[in-house]
Amino acid sequence: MKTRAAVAFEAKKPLEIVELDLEGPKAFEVLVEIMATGICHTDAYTLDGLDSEGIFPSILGHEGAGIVREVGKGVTSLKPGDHVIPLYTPECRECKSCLSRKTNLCTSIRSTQGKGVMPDGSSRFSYKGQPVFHYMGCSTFSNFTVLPEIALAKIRQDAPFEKACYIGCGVTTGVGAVTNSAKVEPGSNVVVFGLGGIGLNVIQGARMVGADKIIGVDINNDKKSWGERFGMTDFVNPTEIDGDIVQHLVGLTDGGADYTFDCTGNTTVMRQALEACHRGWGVSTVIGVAEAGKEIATRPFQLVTGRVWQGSAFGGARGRTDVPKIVDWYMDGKIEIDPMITHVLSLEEINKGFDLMHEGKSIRSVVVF
Ligand code: NAD
Ligand code: AHE
Ligand code: ZN
Repeated sequence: MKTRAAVAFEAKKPLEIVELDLEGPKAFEVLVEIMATGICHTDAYTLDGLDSEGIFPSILGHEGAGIVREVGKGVTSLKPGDHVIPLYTPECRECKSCLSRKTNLCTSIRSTQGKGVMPDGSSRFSYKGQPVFHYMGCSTFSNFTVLPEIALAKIRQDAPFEKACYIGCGVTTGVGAVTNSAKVEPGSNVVVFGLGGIGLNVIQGARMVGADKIIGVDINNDKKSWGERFGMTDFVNPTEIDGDIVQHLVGLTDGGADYTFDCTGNTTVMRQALEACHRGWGVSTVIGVAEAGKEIATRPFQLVTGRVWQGSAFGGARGRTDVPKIVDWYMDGKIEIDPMITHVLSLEEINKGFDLMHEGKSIRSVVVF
């Protein structure tokens, strides 16, 4: 079949809207019509050539929602008409990682996913007879895409696609980092670095679990009112304070935060986030994705004295199990999504979504097909 898609032909070049050929689903695969997709900073990072796994030409996008149109042989958990959210972190429930119960990082198809192909080693997309690569196993910047059955969460039919798509990455990543990865307790002091599409979801997750102080840190003053809208109690712009940001935050939190989160991808900020934690127990969670070649550093003394440095991918969520529950949280009003979707675009306008992100003018842009 044919599908309209925004293709990344080369790094650092705008996406091009073209008609691609798409092969139907093979065994244990599913054809999905994508109804809406968010644009996450990770898509921009890969397009900018900063991802060590980035390959071109490819169809980016990993924050979608859509409808099952066809299932391949052997598919038992989904049928045409089901509403689904694609999962860049699948949940096979059979691999060593899934069975360990210690991680959400299912490993059953991770190696082929990182190479831009389906589990059988081939791409379903082609353009003028040449393969075009999948991205993060999702490729939601295409109107139709093919995914493994284990990489789809079935969701309720009454959730609006243009809102539910954000649960495919940003919402789950931010809220889940608080509830699953850091396990923030009521009354905690929390510091969130970077108040974008992820950081604001960390803030609303912290509010949901009953955190006390929720301090937002961002170099863009426009983010102050955004943070307050979702539960932030204090805002700090590190470029506007006297002295060191770490000492400033330690002062605001009576000796250091119980929990900090990096939502910037900047390795200097990651260090600040660790060092702003309370001696003896503070936990810093890295969510931001750093560009290829970057490394983090701190004095080991920071860890010897009881601070913990950890990371979180997809908010520690097991997608097929947890994503339908997060959709329920949204539908029941436990978490907010609507105000964070600042721009709704057509596929033809997708490059504008990247521009708005780089200019700091959007929280989430969503493309509706
Ligand atoms: P975004 O562009 O919407 O937000 C980033 C925010 O960080 C902006 O508000 C920006 O002003 C702020 N910022 C930049 N530099 C800063 C600095 N030095 N100090 C303080 N604030 C600073 O991006 P996003 O979509 O929210 O994504 C944030 C990060 O999370 C990206 O690195 C993205 O790749 C990553 N991410 C990780 C996961 C995961 O599973 N671990 C999932 C999604 C996104
Ligand atoms: N490809 C990069 C790694 C990128 C990365 O860390 N991705 C996050 C999700 S970001 C979503 O917006 C993730 O889930 N990581 C776990 C995994 O298995 O990729 C690189 O450095 O090569
Ligand atoms: Zn993302």
